[in-house]
Amino acid sequence: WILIHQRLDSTVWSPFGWSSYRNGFGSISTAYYWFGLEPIYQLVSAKQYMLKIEVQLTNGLYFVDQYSTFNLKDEAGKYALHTSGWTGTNTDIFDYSLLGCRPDGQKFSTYDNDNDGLLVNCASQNGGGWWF
Ligand SMILES: [Ca+2]
Repeated sequence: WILIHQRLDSTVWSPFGWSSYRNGFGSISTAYYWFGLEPIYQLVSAKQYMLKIEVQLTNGLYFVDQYSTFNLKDEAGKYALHTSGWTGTNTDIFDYSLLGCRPDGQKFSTYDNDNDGLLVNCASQNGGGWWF
């Protein structure tokens, strides 16, 4: 496995814009870490990868979600996300997100690069970049 994202607390990454999310920030020894959209894209476009998401809640509950297919479009395609082949311990974590939108198929958005399908800027409203 290659660690592409880590979040150990509820820090909001509102200062991080498109170039930060594209290039990556933090490190695996810190509470927040983002490998970078472009490095992830380079990986998944060269070889087939699976995506595994592990979530541990403060009450000790632990969930795993795994996708047999994981792809991103290139930067011109705003790193749109594609996952399929879910298996996991609870329900598909990508079935519901903020506003009930499914991240699969969405373009990536940051406060300074709004690619979500809504009139509002979801990244600004929610603090941080994501496939809104
Ligand atoms: Ca928008």
